[in-house]
Amino acid sequence: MKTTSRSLSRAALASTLLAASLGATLLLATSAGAATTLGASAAQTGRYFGTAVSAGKLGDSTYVGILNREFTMVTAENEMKWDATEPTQNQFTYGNGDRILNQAVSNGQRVRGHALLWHQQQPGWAQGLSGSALRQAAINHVTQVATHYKGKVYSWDVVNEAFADGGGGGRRDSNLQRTGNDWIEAAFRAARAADPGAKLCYNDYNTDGVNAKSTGIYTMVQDFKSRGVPIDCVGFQSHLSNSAPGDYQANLQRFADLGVEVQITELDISGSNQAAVYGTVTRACMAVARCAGITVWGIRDSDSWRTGENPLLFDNNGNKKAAYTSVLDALNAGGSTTTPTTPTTPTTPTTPTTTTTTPQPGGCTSSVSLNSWNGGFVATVKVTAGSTALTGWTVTTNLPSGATVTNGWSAANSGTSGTVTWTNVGYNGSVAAGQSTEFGFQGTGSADGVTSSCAAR
Ligand code: 9MR
Repeated sequence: MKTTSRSLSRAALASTLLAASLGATLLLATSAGAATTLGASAAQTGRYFGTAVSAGKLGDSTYVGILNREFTMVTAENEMKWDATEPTQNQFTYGNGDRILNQAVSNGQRVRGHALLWHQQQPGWAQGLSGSALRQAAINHVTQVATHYKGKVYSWDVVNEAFADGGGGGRRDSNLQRTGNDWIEAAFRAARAADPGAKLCYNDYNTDGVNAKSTGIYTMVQDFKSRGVPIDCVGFQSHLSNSAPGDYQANLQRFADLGVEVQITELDISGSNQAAVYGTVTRACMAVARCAGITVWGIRDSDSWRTGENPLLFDNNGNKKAAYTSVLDALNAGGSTTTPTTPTTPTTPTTPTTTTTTPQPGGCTSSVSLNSWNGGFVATVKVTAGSTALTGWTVTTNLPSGATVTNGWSAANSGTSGTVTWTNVGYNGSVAAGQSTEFGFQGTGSADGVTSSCAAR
């Protein structure tokens, strides 16, 4: 009995110790999962967290310090617009746009191109054109600028703010609109031809809930999708005042259900409910599988175009505000990784499967690791340089029928099902001989049996 009781108490002690050590492990794992920057938190669910950047502030060390610590996506606030890039017809100036892009790339950030065509910030010469001369100039602008940044931007706001405010849901009158209602699709086709790797977005404001304007855009996207006009994403600027529409998430979701990525592109929020509303908006994005990320329109309150409204996440001195914590907590709470339209009950994840391509001398190889569940998967693709360094690469994945890509990171894709090509983004095209880089994507359906091949470019 004595022996038994001693052995029981030993067992009890052992299990107490085990529980204690498990508890400690669990605690460690929990805190390791709670990332401490916006970019790292968003990355936990494959999303980005971005900001608008102004070239004139790149010498400000507080500004750059926050930029490089917190953000994984960058939008040029003004430097890639028409007046900045083509001040004289057919003479292109990329100095400040390139500065922003290069500073982003050298810090491992990606770039949203903003904006190819817009009724505002047109150079004077374009404002003076009309009809076919303007149409031609506009398409040339799209082609030239998208070609200059080919392979370097994650997405382009191809057309910005082309819909009218008010209850009509129609197009805004502008010199571009007067060249013909098809100007938007012509711009998207030109952008696709110039840079097949960039996601092409339509971007607008006051479209953050279900209303006449957002429905007008919804109808356009639906029409583009049905006719094969290339469009990949819709940007919701989300310049908000103290509240978000109650149907904010539902609005994002209805666009996502059309098969486009949704992005929150210029978020800033004024008012006393600021912190809470930032949380609401962030949770809405996290709940929509095709919401790829959030961009705030500036870093510190003093950087905002909304002078005196203090609508951003950092105060004038660069300190984190309550709104920052609200966003970080919402990002760390996690979010949707599959589309709500497919079964989301995960089964036991399958053992990761890996397929590797045959090495090509001087080229590259790729391998795909798959983590699958019932109705969805995440694929991680490793790109390895051969005996010579790569300066760019393209991976072709062949997905089995029924598999559809819903979201990708660190590569630009063309197509979402069947044969999908993935092109490096600005910061991961260069791979030293024998070294590797990774990109990934998630999707619905089953990707079992996916194959891949890699080519240098
Ligand atoms: O923040 C930009 C500001 O510096 C410019 O003066 C202004 C010019 O129109 O554009 C601001 O950014 C706008 C963005 O490009 C498109 N959506 C609305 C933004 C705020 O006006």
